[in-house]
Amino acid sequence: ISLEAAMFQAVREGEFLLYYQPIVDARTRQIQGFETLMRWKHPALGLVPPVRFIPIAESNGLINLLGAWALKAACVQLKQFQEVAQRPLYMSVNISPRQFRNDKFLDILDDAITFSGVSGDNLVLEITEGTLMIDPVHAESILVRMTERQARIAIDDFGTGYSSLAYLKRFPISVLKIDRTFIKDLPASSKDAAICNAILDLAKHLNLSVVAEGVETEEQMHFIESRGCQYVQGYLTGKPMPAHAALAALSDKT
Ligand code: G
Ligand code: G
Ligand code: MN
Ligand code: NA
Repeated sequence: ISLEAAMFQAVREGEFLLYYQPIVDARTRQIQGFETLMRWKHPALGLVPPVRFIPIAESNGLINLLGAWALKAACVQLKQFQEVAQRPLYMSVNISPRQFRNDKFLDILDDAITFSGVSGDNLVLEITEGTLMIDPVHAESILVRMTERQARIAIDDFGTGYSSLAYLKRFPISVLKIDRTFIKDLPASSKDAAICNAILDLAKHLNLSVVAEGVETEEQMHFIESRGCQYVQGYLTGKPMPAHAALAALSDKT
């Protein structure tokens, strides 16, 4: 049986689940929100990583079903996180190119917000530069309608796609996520340092928030924080974890 056939069965069997990775304030290290990261717990293969199943789901369309489920489940989970922490945490959810282009996406978003009772401004939708560039005119109208729901838009893997900076002027974007390839060799790499400094400077002048991804060491944390990066996501401050562990992390250091 192919991985693809196994995936359809897995949806029926409820084998997909969500992990949550903390996004923290770089200075205080307080958790501000989480990124939802999908996992597949296969009875025989164990935990199948998203790099193996997301591309298949993207090509056969299953991502629309999986993504709708993930968005709704993440919103429901966010509501519980907020109730436990007693503060307005947010949830950041990846939206693939195919989900973004799906005519039903805005209905799916509205349904997730209404069903869970979270407010739209506690949601961040992560898209890549590639998603925007497929059809910028269509993308602009979808983004505007997303922001009408108060959801914020983050550019994931910022700086790694084929795109022009012009879209930062044109589209209603709130957050840049610095790709971890630019963080990994900090602080030694002067090229990566220059790239991170340039992104932070650009973001400051465009009034955008920045999340540094893949921060694994105190040295990287120190570099990024001293350059004015406000938010961090990485193994240093929390790996992707199941909801019960995320709840424990919230009660730990709120
Ligand atoms: O931990 P990590 O291996 O969790 O995730 C790898 C990649 O898989 C992420 O960068 C992201 O692009 C993709 N991914 C993970 N979860 C989701 C999800 O819920 N929806 C979509 N569309 N992509 C996801
Ligand atoms: O959506 P995106 O491609 O940005 O997904 C984030 C990916 O980065 C996920 O696969 C997640 O597991 C991974 N990740 C998060 N923090 C770290 C980190 O500190 N180091 C490494 N190597 N990967 C990380
Ligand atoms: Mn992401
Ligand atoms: Na990323």
